Amino acid sequence: MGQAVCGSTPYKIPVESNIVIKPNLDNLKFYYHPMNPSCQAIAGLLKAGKIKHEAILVDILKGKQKNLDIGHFNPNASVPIIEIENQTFVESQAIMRMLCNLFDQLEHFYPKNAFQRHKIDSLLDWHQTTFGPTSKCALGCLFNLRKS
Ligand SMILES: N[C@@H](CCC(=O)N[C@@H](CS)C(=O)NCC(=O)O)C(=O)O
Repeated sequence: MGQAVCGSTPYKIPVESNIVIKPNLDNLKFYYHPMNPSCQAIAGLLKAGKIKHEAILVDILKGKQKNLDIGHFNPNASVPIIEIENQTFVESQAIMRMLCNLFDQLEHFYPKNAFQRHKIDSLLDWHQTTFGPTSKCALGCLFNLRKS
């Protein structure tokens, strides 16, 4: 897998890969932490679709996400991660879209109709670009205030 650095950020994006196009979906692993909203969203989707998976708790409070023995693509050393046939998939919203594309029973959560899909995408985008960063910032301020 080749990698490119995106702008000045350390986020590495794959520029080529040998992705298995039709993997066996019976061995899906979900690396998560229960307190993380991105993980909770994926857990809810897996539950709604009754999707068989192995859930692996990663103790982010002890920094375990930095030393995961998965040896694959995890550029930001964070959870959630989905692993299918030794391939890892990161970023919760991309993961949720992928799951909806993979499993028929989840299709209605991410409709094919462009107008209906826009309703979902607009909420996901708002969460990722506005709500998420703002709440992280607010929590950061709160913890710093408590420390001082
Ligand atoms: N944009 C990511 C955010 C994931 C995220 O915030 N992960 C946190 C969980 S609290 C994490 O693993 N943090 C560990 C770290 O940054 O070292 C997504 O939506 O998947």
